[in-house]
Amino acid sequence: MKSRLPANDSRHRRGFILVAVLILIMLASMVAISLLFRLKAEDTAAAAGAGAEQAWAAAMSGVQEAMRVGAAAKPGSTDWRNLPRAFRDRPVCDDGSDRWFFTVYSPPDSDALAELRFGLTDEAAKLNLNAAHTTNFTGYQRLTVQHIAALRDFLDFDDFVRPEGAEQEYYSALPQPYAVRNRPLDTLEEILLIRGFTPSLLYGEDANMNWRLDPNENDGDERPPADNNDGRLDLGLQPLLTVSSYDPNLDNDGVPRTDLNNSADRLPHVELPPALTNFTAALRTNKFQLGHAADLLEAKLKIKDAAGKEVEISSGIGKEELPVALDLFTTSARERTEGLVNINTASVEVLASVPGIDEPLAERILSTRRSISPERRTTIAWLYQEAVVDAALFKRIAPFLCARSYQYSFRVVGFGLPSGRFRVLDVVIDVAPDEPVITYLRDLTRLGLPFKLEPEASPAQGTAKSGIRNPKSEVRQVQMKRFRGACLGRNGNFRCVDSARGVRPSSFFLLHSALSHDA
Ligand SMILES: [Ca+2]
Ligand SMILES: [Ca+2]
Ligand SMILES: [Ca+2]
Ligand SMILES: [Ca+2]
Repeated sequence: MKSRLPANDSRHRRGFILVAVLILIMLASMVAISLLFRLKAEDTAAAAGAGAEQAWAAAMSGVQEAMRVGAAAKPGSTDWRNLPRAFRDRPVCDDGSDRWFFTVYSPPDSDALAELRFGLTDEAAKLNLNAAHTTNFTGYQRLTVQHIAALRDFLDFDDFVRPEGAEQEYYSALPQPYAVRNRPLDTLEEILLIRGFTPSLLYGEDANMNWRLDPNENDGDERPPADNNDGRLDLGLQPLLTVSSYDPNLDNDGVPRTDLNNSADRLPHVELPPALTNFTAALRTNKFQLGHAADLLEAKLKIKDAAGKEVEISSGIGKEELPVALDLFTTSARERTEGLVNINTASVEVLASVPGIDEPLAERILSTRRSISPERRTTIAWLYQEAVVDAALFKRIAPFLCARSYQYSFRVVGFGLPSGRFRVLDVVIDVAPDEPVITYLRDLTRLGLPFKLEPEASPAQGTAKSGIRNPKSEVRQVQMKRFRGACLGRNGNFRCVDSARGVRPSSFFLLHSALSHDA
């Protein structure tokens, strides 16, 4: 029996199919649109992430440049303290949407508080808290007797509480107790763990750590931080203290020095005054030990000659020979000396805290060093040559002093224009090893931009595009290596690098190789 659908029914069914197809098309379109949105969002997120990473890579290029300049610095030179052509608005690459730059900067000199320096800061220009001889904070008026006692107790190896000091008992009684260090500090910020040391003592009025006087840092108590509203930015203890400085026991050519106290150590293969050769031989035969190479200055020695008669011999080291003697000789087998203060870079405050140096002498050192050439400043001999001190005082203060820099601190901002993305890093490098290392790295991006981003047009455009094959992929490569790298996380944003090993910067060479070295 044949059944026939009524015409009405057939139309109904066709209508139904049409609606179903329309709904399907609509659903498919919605899926497609949502996918598109999602892709777009992912793209935006990726672009933002890539921007932050690019900024990081640009900043690391600045670190690399600081290492190059620091490692190339000659003893006695101080050009690196302010070198805008190497450190200001240096172009790194152009990725098609942004041009990337870095700027390396340091706090201004105390007599020029308005502006930043585009250069490095010598860690040997500060007092090293970890150096055994750093016990004298006479120049640091903001430190009380209690501060100094607590500081020494925190660092010394014993648990004996000195008068006005604080050992474990004090730190155990805190709401959040922690262990007293009883050994050297790894980073300067650890000073904040010591009783009485507050952020305002360490950072002064510079609450956002940009080394510039912001409105809220010069309005008294109106807005935090508290400040004295005197139109000058107090930077606290930070510019005066370090835990990083050391001087390798090498001469200015990088050759290990001859140890006068070690008979097995041969005299250097250079022409020495005959008197010095005799003097050294006499020292060694008679087993005389010197405390420092400076003890050779105008030195005399009474010995018995072959006939048993007492004779006086002279070292032959006077004013003119002193620089060579200081450069070539040592009295210690140690590979490095911690915390020597650089007389070519240290401030009056720091110099006046070196044992044997008072404020008037520190002022004389500063005024004299301005008038002599970098060639004259390659060793500390100029203090005696320029009659800043006499021979006796020179010998007394020489063991605490040096005339060169190996560890540098600075901040670097990596940034892209026109997007304005940026990263700010706080860095300490050590250029004493054959391959310079980063010994401290901290991301300060969250504290904001240190200054307006407006590179001068001329240097940026000339070199930004030259010599870069594929900037984007190079930056990515740097980033990937960074995550494999050895920056150890500590306290959230706090990136501290093991100062004993440091981080080899080879991972950043790729990006850096794109820089032009016309500077
Ligand atoms: Ca202790
Ligand atoms: Ca500030
Ligand atoms: Ca204020
Ligand atoms: Ca002030």
